[in-house]
Amino acid sequence: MVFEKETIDPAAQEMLQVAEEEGRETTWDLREQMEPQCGFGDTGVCCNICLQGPCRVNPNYNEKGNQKGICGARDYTIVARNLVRHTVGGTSSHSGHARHVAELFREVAEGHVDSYEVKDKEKLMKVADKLEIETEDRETNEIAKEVAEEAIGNFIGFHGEELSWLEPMVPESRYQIFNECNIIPTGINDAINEAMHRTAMGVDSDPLNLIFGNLQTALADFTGCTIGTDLSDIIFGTPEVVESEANLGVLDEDAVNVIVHGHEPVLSEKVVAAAKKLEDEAKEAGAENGINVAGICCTGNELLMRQGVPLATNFASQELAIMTGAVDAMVVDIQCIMPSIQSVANCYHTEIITTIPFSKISGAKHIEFNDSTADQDAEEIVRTAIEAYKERPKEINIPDYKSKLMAGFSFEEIENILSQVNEDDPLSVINDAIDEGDIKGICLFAGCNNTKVTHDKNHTEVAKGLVENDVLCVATGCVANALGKAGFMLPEAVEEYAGEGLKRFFSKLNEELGKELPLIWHMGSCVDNSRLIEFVTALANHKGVDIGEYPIVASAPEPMHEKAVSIGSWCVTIGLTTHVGVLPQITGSRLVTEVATKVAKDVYDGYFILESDPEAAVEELVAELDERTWVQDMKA
Ligand code: CUV
Repeated sequence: MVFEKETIDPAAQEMLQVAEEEGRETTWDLREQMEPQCGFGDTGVCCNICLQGPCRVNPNYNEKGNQKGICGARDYTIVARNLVRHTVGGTSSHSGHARHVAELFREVAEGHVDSYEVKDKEKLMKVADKLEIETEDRETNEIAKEVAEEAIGNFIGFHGEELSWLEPMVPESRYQIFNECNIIPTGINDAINEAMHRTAMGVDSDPLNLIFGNLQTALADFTGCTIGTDLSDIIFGTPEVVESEANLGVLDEDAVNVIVHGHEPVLSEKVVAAAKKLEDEAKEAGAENGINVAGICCTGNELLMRQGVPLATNFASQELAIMTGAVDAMVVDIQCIMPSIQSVANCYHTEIITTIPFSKISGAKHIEFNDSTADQDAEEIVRTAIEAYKERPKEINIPDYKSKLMAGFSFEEIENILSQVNEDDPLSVINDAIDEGDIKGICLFAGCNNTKVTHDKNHTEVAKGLVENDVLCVATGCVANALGKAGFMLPEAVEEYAGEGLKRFFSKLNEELGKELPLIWHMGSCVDNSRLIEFVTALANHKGVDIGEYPIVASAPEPMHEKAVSIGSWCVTIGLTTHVGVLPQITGSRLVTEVATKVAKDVYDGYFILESDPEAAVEELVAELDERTWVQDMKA
């Protein structure tokens, strides 16, 4: 097969062939031109924090070369500082997204915008209860206002007090560990500020202190993710199981194709609504099938989870969607949007539409999106797509590949499913299956694509290995997209890939339910990794153990974004041993690497497994689950 070094996705392979024939440059070409990448940067020992730099130190003490930066900073300081700054980037991304949702929610609660509403009152009550906000005999909007204030307060801080959204999300024993390590943030913004400050020239140079600072920032990130998920559910609805499709074959030759790409549901939900409304205008323009909306990256996941909107593709193959020639507009908001999409779009009729004032691409059309004029803005965007469609050349190349998939596994939906099996004690369905040995534990798949490895290959191979070993898997982000494209999010996949125990688990469950569940459960976007923590906290509390003692692991087989660094950091802090399939830029410091991969276990139970070989990663993840179960059995 051609292009098998680049990708295992057959649709992407076909499109890379088209790209080659048409002489188009893709991210894979750019990667090749970038080789060899700088070894100092790659291992984290390049310091650019002050204007005396760049300083590049040689981490290998036995060899010649500078072992200190001009200020005297050693490898461990430089690596730890760079790590913290990655986490800061991730945290400000997630929390920027969440803050927008929180501000919209406050506007809704105060009655200032009418294009959004409180859609899911039950979730509002649940969140209010979690925050110990009084709900009895109170008007919905009164409760909503208080929840909104609390949300904003978690960003701007409560005058030095601990933020309130974190504690109810984890078992008491875990919060105690955070407390003992002194890493509970006083506010999301505080944490970002302090992390930037402590990593400035001449502030924190103690690698261990820096690492604790990293974890504190990561907990702020986790809190932001949780706020993003909770408030999005309240405004747009908590996901329930839906069926849809994934891969470039979802593009429709006879429709106006609008791709929504980026992260926030605030804009994309409105684009979906506008597309429905303007269906006739599209038909008048000659598009027999009206308007087809499809998603890329986490915007795609948000819309899939709540509306069943199909996924066009994931991160690495975003340019290839445009090269089909069938995309009339690609609407983007924030994060994971390659600047290269504009250069690709220049060769086609595709309109790239940016929507957020601080996230523009030169050459792209900018249609500013405002919460107060959301409906009109979305209509303008969709009309721009219809206009572009009229200019679409005849020749298009839509690869004939797509897979059906099921999604919508919010924690609430999982609870609902389990309570159909055991009404009085829903969580026992999972915990008993673990005790009986049908399942070995749970793995959360999270994260991106990274051109350092073959697109989607690590994702599918680690997943295959784990389900074969009876691990119940859930997924978010671009790995969820990859596993959806590859057919893992279907009931048929159980027969094809699951080990005997996992098969037994599903057949018992399906029998009780009278319907069939997919092998791997799609939990949503990156911020929705918080859903898994809610799930595992409930399971651990039910079992009467801490998360660190519960058989749970995480895997990011192809991480790319700074957000993946922050998610990985909080996963470990919360007690999940976490596999990373692309080496993070920390290996230049033996000390930092040992803390991440070994010492972390003593403090947090979770630690990092840095392993680029999928088979070896599976072995280590399964061994970790076995060890946790074994320790539990010994105690019992
Ligand atoms: Ni937020 S962060 S490439 S879209 S998962 Fe996809 Fe997910 Fe990584 Fe980006």
